[in-house]
Amino acid sequence: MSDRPSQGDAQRGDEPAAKAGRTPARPGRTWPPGPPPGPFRPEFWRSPLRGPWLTSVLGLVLLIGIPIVAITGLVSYAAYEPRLPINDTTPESGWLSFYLFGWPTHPAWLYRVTQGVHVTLGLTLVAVLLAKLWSVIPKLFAWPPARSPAQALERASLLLLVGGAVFEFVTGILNIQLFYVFPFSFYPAHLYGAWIFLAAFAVHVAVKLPKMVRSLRSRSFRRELRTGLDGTRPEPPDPDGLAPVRPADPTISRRGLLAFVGGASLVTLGLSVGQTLDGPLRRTALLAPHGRDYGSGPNDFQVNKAAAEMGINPADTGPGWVLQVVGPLAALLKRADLLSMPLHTYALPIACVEGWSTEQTWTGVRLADLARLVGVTPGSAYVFVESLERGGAFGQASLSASQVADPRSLLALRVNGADLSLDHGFPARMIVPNAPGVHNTKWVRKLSFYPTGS
Ligand SMILES: Nc1nc2c(c(=O)[nH]1)N[C@H]1C(S)=C(S)[C@@H](COP(=O)(O)O)O[C@H]1N2
Ligand SMILES: [Mo]
Repeated sequence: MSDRPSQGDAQRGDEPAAKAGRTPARPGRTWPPGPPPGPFRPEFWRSPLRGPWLTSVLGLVLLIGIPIVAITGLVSYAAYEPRLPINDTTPESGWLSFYLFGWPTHPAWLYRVTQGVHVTLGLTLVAVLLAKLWSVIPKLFAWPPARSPAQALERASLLLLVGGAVFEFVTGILNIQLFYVFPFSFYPAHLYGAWIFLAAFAVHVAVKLPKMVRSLRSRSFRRELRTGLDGTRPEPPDPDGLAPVRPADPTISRRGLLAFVGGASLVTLGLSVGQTLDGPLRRTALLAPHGRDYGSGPNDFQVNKAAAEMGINPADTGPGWVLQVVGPLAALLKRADLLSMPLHTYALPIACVEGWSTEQTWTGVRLADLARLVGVTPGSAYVFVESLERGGAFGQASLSASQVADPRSLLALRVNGADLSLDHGFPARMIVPNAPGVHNTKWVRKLSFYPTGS
């Protein structure tokens, strides 16, 4: 950006001092004192592209996108079947959680879609969010810090809005990258952060909506897309101080900026969406955090945590392995015993909370048949599943009575016609329609049925 006087100055020539709301007093003294130098002065912010129209265009995209990310995110908390013991580890989340309905087993692909949308759309909006924050950055330095109690309150709410947005995006992205650097548990923090962010978001939308509509009408979007660098003019100064009072010459047009932001979003989308697809397009998911070497032959699909990584001792999965089933009666079953029971085959997805998903064809024993074996009527009991892995967040899960009763809920022994690989949960693993991947426990060692309400 150049420092020579630009068109904007010539056209408007308004006094920065007047703009900053200073009352001229005796020469050399002003009261209240003027802003400190640097970013606290409106003249510091010179980009000729900043202004209410640009902020509103970016805001409109977020206004549509963020509610979708929020609802699919809350749905994910509901999908954990939080009313079951073990699953929900959120302390005192009570009415903040989305516990209004029991999570269904139909349609089997629902969680795959909602969580895929949550993660993929969230990633896609990152570029828009950054551009939006850039467009309003002069407001961060508005001077004086508070002109009135009402304005102080408004600024505090913006702190929650920006802080909440950054917190939600950063924790979400770190989590899907399996980069657990934050010193707290992701699961409750992302939920509480979401409510703080959403409350601030709702207030912000209510306050700014009329201004957004007015600003969007102030320029034609189409005309802006046809305007190159030569025709790019600053927006007129606005009371919020988004448009520059001393604009520099443009170095990029508005359409150039929008194309850059939109392009960055599309690239993120294009390199992420593949992890929710099966078939050749899966290879396009270059941003997917998990490696793309999964296994061999029929077991060649995404592995969340490999057996070695989770401390599974291969000796425990050998011929000595027995499944313990406990209800009113009890049973010990070797893998051969399970294979001699009626086997059923269903194509069902694994849909990880981290956004990736894949549909495979599973063969195994119905969970409902195992319930009957120990004297349980399917539909009247939930089940607590434990794996060979000791401790850790993934070694156990509860499944609801309706999940137990669904005929497609399997203790899977085979996948795509072959025995499960060790990494996919050999000797046996859970596969439940429409359940989050994390509840499809691998390396199952024990099933305990408890009457619902107990
Ligand atoms: N015992 C055990 N089961 C587990 C896990 C685990 O770490 N340990 N990971 C879970 C998660 S988070 C997912 S998404 C699925 C992934 O299954 P896959 O690795 O066979 O694709 O397994 C689930 N079952
Ligand atoms: Mo997962």
